[in-house]
Amino acid sequence: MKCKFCSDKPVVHLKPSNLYLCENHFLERVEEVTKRAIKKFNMFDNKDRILVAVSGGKDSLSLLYLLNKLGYYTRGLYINLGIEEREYSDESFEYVKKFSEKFHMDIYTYNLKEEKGKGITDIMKHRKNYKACSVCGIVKRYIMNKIALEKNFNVLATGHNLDDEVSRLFGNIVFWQEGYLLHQNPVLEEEKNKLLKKVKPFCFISEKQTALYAYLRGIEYVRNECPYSIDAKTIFYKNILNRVEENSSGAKLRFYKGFLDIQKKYFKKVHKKYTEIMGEEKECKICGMPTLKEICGFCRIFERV
Ligand code: Q46
Ligand code: ZN
Ligand code: ZN
Repeated sequence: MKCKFCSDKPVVHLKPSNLYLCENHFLERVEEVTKRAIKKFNMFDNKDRILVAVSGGKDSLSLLYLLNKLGYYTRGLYINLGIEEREYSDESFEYVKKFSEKFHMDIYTYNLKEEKGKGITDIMKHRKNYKACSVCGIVKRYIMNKIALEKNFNVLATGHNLDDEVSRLFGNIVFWQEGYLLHQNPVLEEEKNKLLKKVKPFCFISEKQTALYAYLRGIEYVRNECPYSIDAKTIFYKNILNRVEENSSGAKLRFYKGFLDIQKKYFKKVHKKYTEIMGEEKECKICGMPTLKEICGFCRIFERV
């Protein structure tokens, strides 16, 4: 068996397109597909300053590596969320440090517990009714945006891959979360000069591919799952969707691309309904950031704990 494009031995078989690829051609393909997504969705260009949120995982570290390789102005940001169970945050940080040293890339760090007095584990001890991932999501989005504004970046990039996007889409459809479906896109445009543009350049790259990319590029990453992810519905949905993919190769990509094609047409109507229900955005009374309520989600969390 040979690579589709040269005589080298294949390292991977990409089933949907029935491609056997050697190491070099696989790496090239991941980079090409990412470049195409960046262009297709007009994510950024060489004039932009891109802050990449890194967690110590395969997706975000690979993304930082790749964008840097493609010549974009990028810098990583690691948020130490204070997840103390199984020393998860500390372990993740070790991988971020290793990456930074190995590839000579400086990475900003933000320590939630040091800055705000409480990390995710502390918050969860105080508020048993909170869902860890909801709190964590609000905190991460807020801090990323805040640091990017302070350091003069204009685009925020995250390592969400095809599997992340498809499982999120599946969950949103199962419960007909129209508001979320409206906003699920590889690009969210900047709002009112305060919420920066957010992009997901790996939206067409599967989880298996980001893992192989990281491995072949010599990127070491945290393999343990976050202790809170055991409850995460996303994993359950991912398992279902993997079974669908096994039976029908390429299903995930078609599902996601098909959704993006019809999204604008269908959800324009929903957008009107959504703003009618939710009301227009205001400014948070504490921090001044855009919010639908009097006080934004981030400030509310820290007010209560
Ligand atoms: S880190 Fe945070 Fe994830 Fe852990 S608490 Fe949930 S959202 S699972 S990507
Ligand atoms: Zn080849
Ligand atoms: Zn606020």
